Amino acid sequence: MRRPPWHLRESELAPEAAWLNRRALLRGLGFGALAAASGITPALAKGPKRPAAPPAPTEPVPTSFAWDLPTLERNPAYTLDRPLTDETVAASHNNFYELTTDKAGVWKIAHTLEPKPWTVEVSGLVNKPKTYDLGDLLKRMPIEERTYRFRCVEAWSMAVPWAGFPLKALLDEVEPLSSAKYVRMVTIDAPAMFPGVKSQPWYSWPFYEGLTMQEAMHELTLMAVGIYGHALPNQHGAPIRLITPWKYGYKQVKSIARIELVAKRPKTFWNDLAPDEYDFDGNVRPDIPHPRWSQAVERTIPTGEYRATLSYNGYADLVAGMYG
Ligand SMILES: Nc1nc2c(c(=O)[nH]1)N[C@H]1C(S)=C(S)[C@@H](COP(=O)(O)O)O[C@H]1N2
Ligand SMILES: [Mo]
Repeated sequence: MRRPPWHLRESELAPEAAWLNRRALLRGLGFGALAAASGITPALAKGPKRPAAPPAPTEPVPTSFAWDLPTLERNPAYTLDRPLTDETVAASHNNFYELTTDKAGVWKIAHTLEPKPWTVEVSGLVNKPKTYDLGDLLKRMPIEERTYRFRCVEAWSMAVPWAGFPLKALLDEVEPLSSAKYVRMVTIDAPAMFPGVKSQPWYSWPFYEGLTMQEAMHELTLMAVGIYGHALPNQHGAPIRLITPWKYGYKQVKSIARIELVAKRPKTFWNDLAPDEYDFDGNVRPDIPHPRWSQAVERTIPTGEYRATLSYNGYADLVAGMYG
C-alpha cells in the first residue's frame, strides 16, 4: 500500500485552501490575478462562500511537564502585528505525523512520547562532537522567550511565545569546521513512542530536515524548549524542536535527537516525498503558490480570519538578504 506522497491529500486540505484553490480555478485566475486584486483579505472576508471557521477547542491543556525551564524573560526585539493565539488552540491543532495525521487528535495521544530522559547528539563536521543531556542544555544555554508568527504550508497561521535558545549558541560550542555547509536535524528514532510511525510505514522515518549553515546561525533560528512560559507539551515536539519563523512549519522538526553538520545539502522529509510541492528552502513566499493552492492568503486559527501572507512571514528585513 502506498499513499500519495502529499503533505495533504485533497480531502485533508484546510477548507480555505481548497476553497481558494477552487475559486481561483473556477475563475480561471492564475495566482497573479488573484494577488493583483489587492485588498485581497477584506475581499475574501466578505465573500459569500467563505467557509465557516472551525469551533474553538475547549479541551484543557496539560499543566505539568517533564522539564522545568529557568525564569524566562521576553526578548523585546521580536514583536507581533497580531494577537497571540490562545494556548489551548495552539496545543490542540498540531502537525506531528509520527503520532497521527489528525491535527485535532495529536494532543490526545501525545502521552506516548517520553521526553525525559533526552539527549541531543551534535556531530559531523565539528571539532568537538558531543552528546548533550537536555538537562545540561537547559541549565547552560541562554534561554529566552520570543513571540513569533508561525505559518504552515497548509495556509493556516498562529502567533505564539516560544522559549528557547539560538541554535548558534549550541553550534558555537561544538566548533563547526569550515567544511560544514549545512545542518541536518533528525527526530528521535523511537517507533515505540509513535503510533503513526507503525501505522504509516510508507513514510521514511525518522523525520529529517536541514538548513544551510547561514540559516542555522541566523539570530532568528531558535531551538525551542518551551511555549507559553513552560516546557513544550509533547504535541509541540517536546522536549526540543526547531523554530525558523520565516519558513513554513514543515521545516520545523520536532523532538530532535540528532544534529549533524555536513558538507552537502541534506535530503529533507517532505522534499523527498513531493519535490514539486515542498522545496528545501521552505520559505514563506506569498508570491509563490503551492501547486495545489495559493499562498497569498492565510487563515488565523481558530477564528478563520483571513490575512494577506507576509513575505518571509514578516521577517524579510532580517532574512531576505540570505536569498539574494
Ligand atoms: N518530527 C516532525 N516534525 C514536524 C512535523 C512532523 O510531522 N513530524 N510536522 C511539521 C509541520 S507540517 C508543522 S506545521 C509543525 C507544527 O508544529 P506545532 O504542532 O507545534 O504547531 O511541525 C513540523 N515539525
Ligand atoms: Mo505544516
